[in-house]
Amino acid sequence: MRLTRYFLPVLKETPAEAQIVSHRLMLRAGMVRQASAGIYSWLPLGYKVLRRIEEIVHQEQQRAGAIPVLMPTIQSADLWRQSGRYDDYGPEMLRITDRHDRDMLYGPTNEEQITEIFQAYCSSYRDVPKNLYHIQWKFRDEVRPRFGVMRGREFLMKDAYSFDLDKASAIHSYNQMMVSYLRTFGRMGLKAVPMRAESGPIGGDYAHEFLILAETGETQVFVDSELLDLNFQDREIDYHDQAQIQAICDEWTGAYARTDDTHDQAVFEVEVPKERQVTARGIEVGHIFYFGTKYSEPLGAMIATPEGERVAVHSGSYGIGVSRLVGGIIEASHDDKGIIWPESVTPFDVGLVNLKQGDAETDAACEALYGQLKAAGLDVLYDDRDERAGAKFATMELIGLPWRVTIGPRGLQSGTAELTWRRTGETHEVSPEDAVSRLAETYRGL
Ligand code: P5A
Repeated sequence: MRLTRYFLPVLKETPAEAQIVSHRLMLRAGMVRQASAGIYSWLPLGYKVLRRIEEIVHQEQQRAGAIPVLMPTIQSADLWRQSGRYDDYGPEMLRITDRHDRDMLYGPTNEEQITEIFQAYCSSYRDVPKNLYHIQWKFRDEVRPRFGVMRGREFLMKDAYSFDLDKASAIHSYNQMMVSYLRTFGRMGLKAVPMRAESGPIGGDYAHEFLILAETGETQVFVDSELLDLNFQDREIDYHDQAQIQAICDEWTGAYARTDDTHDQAVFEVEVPKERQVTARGIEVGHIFYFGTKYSEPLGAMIATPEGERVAVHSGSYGIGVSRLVGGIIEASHDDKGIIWPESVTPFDVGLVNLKQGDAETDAACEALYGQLKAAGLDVLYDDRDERAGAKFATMELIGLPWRVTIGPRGLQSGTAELTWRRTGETHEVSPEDAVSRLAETYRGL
């Protein structure tokens, strides 16, 4: 993409209304535009990142056995009356009346709707286990929408729902989602840790939040310092191997604890010596729940056991804040110049900077490299504006592309370009061919 043809409305000024760094950077980098309180339009650069995050979530959900569907955003109030949540949910629910005076709502979550679908088609132990998920917009009329997309009113969520014959098998489904979350967040360059949590309006008695550790997090937490280095990458996972899945969950859930609000003390799932407890702050990017028969009973989702008995199906629901993750990743990965995207979610793989736009030789070299990078399968943002070098670098640094290739008359004399790594500023002089092959190698398999 040529920058002169793109739509990248970067701001020079720091917007006054933005309180946290990710919100400031998203506005400055032209990623989103507020439409009204807590409601945002996704501009091209932001939308690209959102789509990449969605794609990773899709892949990891399906790898774990979840099946994609798409349910509507607008739901009928009657379903929610059956579960009893229409009244319970309170003012956070956006209630709508249609022209026939029927009560509708903009879904804040989909437990009722998916349970209705399940009960319509499934009636036997042979129909389970099943896990259905979608990535769909939600609306919650938050009292204080703030921090940009981190706490929006309209936001994009991945929500999965599992159906099992009994509690033991439902916990396996729950554990599968926990492991898939570790993989999902790991692929985005995040360290997200599961922590025992309250179940709130979703219900049930077993829940974990996934928190990414960042200074601006809303939740204060304690972490077992010994386990901070626990790493998940490069592990072969067999989602059907119940023992392996359980073992991974046990390993991870022991390490983190929330602050006890009343005593300001750590409550770990397992004993952790005081000297190993360090405090940190966390941003909730996922939340998983086991709630048994809370929705299946009132909505009549019954299945026959092998013995012919009819029982209510055991369920859980599993959320990821897809749009929140865009802000969360920035919170976890930025410097004073701007965003630093992990390669897995970056809006463009590489930025190409022409230091002397209008100079025939430099332009020709840039055009040639632009073509080669694209031919190697890379997504390139070519800054072909007639601007000073400083301004071009500042834009690249602000929008956070992991790699930059710079071409100018001086380098061209010796046949080189500069390849710069955004994270450290480390620069290498390489031939254009080397730049292409190094970048292609870096992005292979991502
Ligand atoms: C789980 C899936 C649920 O709603 N029902 C379906 C369950 N859980 S949750 O914790 O309430 O939300 C799941 C994740 O959505 C993100 N999230 C938000 N993101 C942006 N703005 C908001 N106002 C907002 N509210 C929730 C969080 O990441 C949360 O973990």
